[in-house]
Order: sequence, then C-alpha cells, then structure tokens
Amino acid sequence: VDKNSFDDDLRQTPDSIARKEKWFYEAKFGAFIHFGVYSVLEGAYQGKVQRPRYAEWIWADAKISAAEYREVAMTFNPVEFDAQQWVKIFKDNGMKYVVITAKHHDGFALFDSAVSDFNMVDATPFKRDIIKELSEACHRNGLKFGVYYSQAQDWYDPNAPVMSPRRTRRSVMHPDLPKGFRPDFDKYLKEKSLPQVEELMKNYEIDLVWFDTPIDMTFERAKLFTDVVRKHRPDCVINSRLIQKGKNKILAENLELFDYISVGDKEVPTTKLPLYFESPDSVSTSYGYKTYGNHQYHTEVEMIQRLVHTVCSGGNYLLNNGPMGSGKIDPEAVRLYGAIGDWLKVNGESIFDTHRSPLPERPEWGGCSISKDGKTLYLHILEWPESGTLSVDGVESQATAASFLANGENVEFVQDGKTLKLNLPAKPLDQYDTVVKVAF
Ligand code: FUL
Repeated sequence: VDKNSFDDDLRQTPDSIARKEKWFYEAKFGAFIHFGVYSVLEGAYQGKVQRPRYAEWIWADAKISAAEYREVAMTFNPVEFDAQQWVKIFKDNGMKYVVITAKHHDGFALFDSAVSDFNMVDATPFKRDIIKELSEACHRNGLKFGVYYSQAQDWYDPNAPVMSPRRTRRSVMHPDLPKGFRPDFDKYLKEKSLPQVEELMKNYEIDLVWFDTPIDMTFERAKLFTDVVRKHRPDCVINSRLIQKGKNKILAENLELFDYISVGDKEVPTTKLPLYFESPDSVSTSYGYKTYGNHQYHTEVEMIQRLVHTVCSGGNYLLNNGPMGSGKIDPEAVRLYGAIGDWLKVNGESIFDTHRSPLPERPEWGGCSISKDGKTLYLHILEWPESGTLSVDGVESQATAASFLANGENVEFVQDGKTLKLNLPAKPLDQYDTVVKVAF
C-alpha cells in the first residue's frame, strides 16, 4: 500500500467514514461460507485425496474434467439446508453479516442464473436458490448479506484465465477443446462474469460483494464490475480482491474501486494497516468442508485471539465455515462459533462498534480497542502478567476508573504520566481474554 497516497486517519476515523460503509466498520465479526459442488467431495475424488490444499480446489487438484464435475453436481442435494437455522447460528454468536460463495473458482452458481445453466437450480437435483433463501433469512434477522464472486478465475468456462497452468491445465479440465484454442478473457467477462454479477445485484438484496482472484484484472476491467455494482446497489461495499496484486499490494490509483482491503487468506495482522481491512479466516485449514487429506481446526483460544488482534489492528474478522454436502453446518464450526459467541456475550462491548488501538505499539500482553467517543479504552489481556502488575504505555488521557468486563469489579490502578499501572489478581478471570475497561 502506498501510505502517502491517502490520509490514514480519514479512512479510520468513524466520523469521516461514508454513511454507506458505516455498518461494515461497526460490525467487526461476520460469517464466511464456502458451499458448492465441492462440499459433496469433502477433499477426495475417486480415491485421490487432496493433501495440503483447500477442499474447494478439488476439481483443479484431482484433475477432473468439466463433464465429470457436472456429474458430481448431480449428486449435490443439500436436503438439510435450512437458511433460517444457519442464520440463527451466526446471529446467536454475535456475527453481524454473512458472505457466501455465490460462485467460486469452479464456476458453479449457487443461485438461479439465466447466464449459465451450471447453477443450483438447473444442474442439481435440489433445484432451490440458496442465495435467495439465505439473503432473505439474513435480512429477516437483521444481518447484512454479502456474496463472494470469483470474477476472473472460472474453471468451467474455457475463456477464463487459469491460475496455475501447471497444476490446473485448461486442456485437462476441458478435454474436448479444439487444438490451438485461444482463451478470450474479455469474452468471458462480457458473457458470463459481468452478467452474473449484474443478476446478483438486480435480483437479490446484496450489501457486500467479495471479489476474489484478480488474475489479469486491469483498472478498466475492474471498473466494468464496479459500474455494474454501483448502478444497482450504490451502497454495496466492495473488497480489494477485485484488483489487488498479490497479498496486500494495493496501488493508489485503484483505491477508488473498492472500500476496504481483504488481507491474505487466514492472515491476521497484528499491526495497524493504513486502510480499513477484513481478515478472511476459517475454522479449519480449509475453507470448503473437508474430511479427507490434511486439515486441522483452530482451537477456541486461537479463534478468540485472532478476533481480538484483528479488531485491535483496525479490521473485521470474517470467520469461515464449510457446510457439509448435506446442507448441515459442520458441528465443529458450530462449537467454535459457540465459544466465540459465549465470550462476546460478556465482552462484546470491547469489540463491536469500537475503534482500533490508540496505542503507538501493540503491547506484548495483548491488544487494545477504544470506544468511538474515545472515552473508554478496552485492554485485552491475552498473556496474564505473572508479576501481578500490568503496565500500559502510551495512555494519553487521565484514567478515572477501571473494571473487569467479566464481573464488573473495580481494578486498582495508578497513572504516572502516560503509563497506567494495573494491579491484577493472580489468575485471569477469563480463560481466553480478560478485558479491563478503563474510563477517561
Ligand atoms: C482464495 C481462494 O482460492 C480460496 O479457495 C478461498 O476462497 C479464499 C478465501 O480465497 O483466494
């Protein structure tokens, strides 16, 4: 990011945040969902087990042809899908918005699309529009609704660019292609990607669009997408993977195209970034539901620490679950969401609607967030000090009171200039993150 190209504080101060994005900056915590044909395969195809990669990449990794993958779609029948029940799990655990894969790299649309029949209604026995049901359930329950859309990478359409030609050869995915076939990216954009984004914007109430894999995306091409989005949904929030290069490479001239930075997959920044960001994490090492090959779930403490670090650094935490092919939410994801939800029920005021840490440095014992009016500082103590004293440097104003969120009891403190010294009990009050609320 070119730090000199825009005003850091302008993007971070709540007062100056555009009204349309306000909900996004206040939300802090959302549910990400990777659901599609790959959910049926769980990371294996005909005995080929996917080792380190994401389960949603099975088509490319197991070298499946388009015709075979279409057959897998014929077995995608998530009869246990219940949008209301999904949304209840997210809402009960403090999540304020939902982002689901409307189309991942496999080119399969989870909605009723007139543009391509490779979609939930036309290509599966289930025949129901998941995007419609889920967006309605979100709005009924006061949650914002977003769609992930892989705008450039599309394995089903031979005209789309292929990410890693060595691993995912176009000729393997499409064995019937004539020899010497020359892909035409602009044809793909014109005939599939842009019209599908337009369908989504026109036919559903979309609050956020999460573009992904900006291969070959120029400013001109990206602008075609933002024009379509803005035309139908002027308040829709757009992420930076529309056009960013590599992990966090944002060019100043592209800033007008999106509203916030998507950091790298599962990346949790522990330092402040110059633009508001969102961290796309997952409950496990995969985004799509996986039972075969390597994969591992986070622990409760890891999840809560990642949420806290993200918010204290000035970002939202988008925590993914991969529902099972049956349409049921992965029980392990429900359990982990529950742990965060329980913690938030007690400590939510230190997360929602807060502002990133005002301290110059990230303290080694944890992190800080601050209320929007600047009158309450929240100290997230992730590493409990053995000495019984916690020293907080860089506190600009005079503290007037301090108490634990866990039980409301006062905490003894002294302030010497910009250093606040708290007298703590021998053991933490919360097993994950004990929060002290300091008033000014
Ligand atoms: C990546 C994709 O390739 C992964 O499958 C996943 O969707 C992740 C959030 O973004 O770029």
